[in-house]
Amino acid sequence: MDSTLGDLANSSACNAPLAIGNSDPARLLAQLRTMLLIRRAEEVIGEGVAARQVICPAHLGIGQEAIAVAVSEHLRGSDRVFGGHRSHAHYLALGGDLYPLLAEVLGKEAGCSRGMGGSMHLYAADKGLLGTVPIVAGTVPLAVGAALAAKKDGRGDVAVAYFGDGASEEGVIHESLNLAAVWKLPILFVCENNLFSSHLHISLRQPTDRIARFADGHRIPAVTLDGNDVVAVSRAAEDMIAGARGGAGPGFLEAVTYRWRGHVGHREDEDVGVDRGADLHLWKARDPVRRLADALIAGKMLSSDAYSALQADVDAEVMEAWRRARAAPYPPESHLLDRVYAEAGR
Ligand SMILES: Cc1ncc(C[n+]2csc(CCOP(=O)(O)OP(=O)(O)O)c2C)c(N)n1
Ligand SMILES: [Mg+2]
Repeated sequence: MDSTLGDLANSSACNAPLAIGNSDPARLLAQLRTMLLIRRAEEVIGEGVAARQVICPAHLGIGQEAIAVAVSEHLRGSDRVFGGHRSHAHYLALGGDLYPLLAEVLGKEAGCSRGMGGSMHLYAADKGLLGTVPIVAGTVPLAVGAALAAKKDGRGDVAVAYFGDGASEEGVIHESLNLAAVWKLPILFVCENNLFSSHLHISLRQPTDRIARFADGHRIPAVTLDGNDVVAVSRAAEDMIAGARGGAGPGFLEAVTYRWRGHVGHREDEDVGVDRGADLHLWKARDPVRRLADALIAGKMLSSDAYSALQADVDAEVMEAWRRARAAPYPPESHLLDRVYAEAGR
């Protein structure tokens, strides 16, 4: 394959502590905490899969936390965000509550989709998350529609469509990009390019690896960057979201990253027919969480003790929510057809 991503896709590159420059320390610490929260929540969900407490398919995005955190800090509750099958981070980064997420993954009535959706159907409308759906690329045209509605509402709200490199192989993505460009809609397309669609590396699926070339074709301004650098992603997202709010039309942000676990489930080696072991080992040195923590510690904005205390605090928060969610009741069988048929009327 002709790689245009270069070092961005190179597992041995881009592994130094982040260049945090004169970023606001309070913002960096908030980013670190949210990334730690997402990571710990997904680790615990993974443990639940291993213990067969979680029986819905769970797609973990461990290693990809920086992207959602960086994008979400520029969003507000009236924005309209859509995700896919790997969206725990999208939900939590927007400020979605932990307990209804974990309850949903466990199929409990207190879940954000009342226990009927599982890990792939998340919802936090008050935070702007209007839905995550596992039909690959399925929510991208919905986000375009939401962007059209936002434009008509005229209050400066934007839509965000999260999708993967694999989703770019669905025709509807191209229709969505075209319409958003022609109608100058306020939408940010966020492609989390983790180089894999299920077990297939991008070199087996596309003639080159830079997904933003599709945005170029539709004359949508695009940025391709290191998705494991929360500072860089935040800066790019801030510009594009501000532009969209101000009427500049759509933007396309391609964040190159890597998932640490298999396509679905808790194991690292679950991708059929591929051994990603050597590369995964190197990508772990590109850990978005550690690179930020190292930079904060080197810049004396965080002590090692304070970092340990932060990790312990996040762990306690996740374990308490997990304990409550495990103890919570399942929906009664009589609710099975609720909200399936409009005429059910309950
Ligand atoms: C329309 C459709 N085709 C196929 C699938 C099966 N499927 C689920 S996830 C996935 C891979 C998607 O890859 P990508 O978009 O890169 O997201 P990632 O899993 O890497 O986050 C596939 C093929 C599906 N859910 N929907
Ligand atoms: Mg992918």
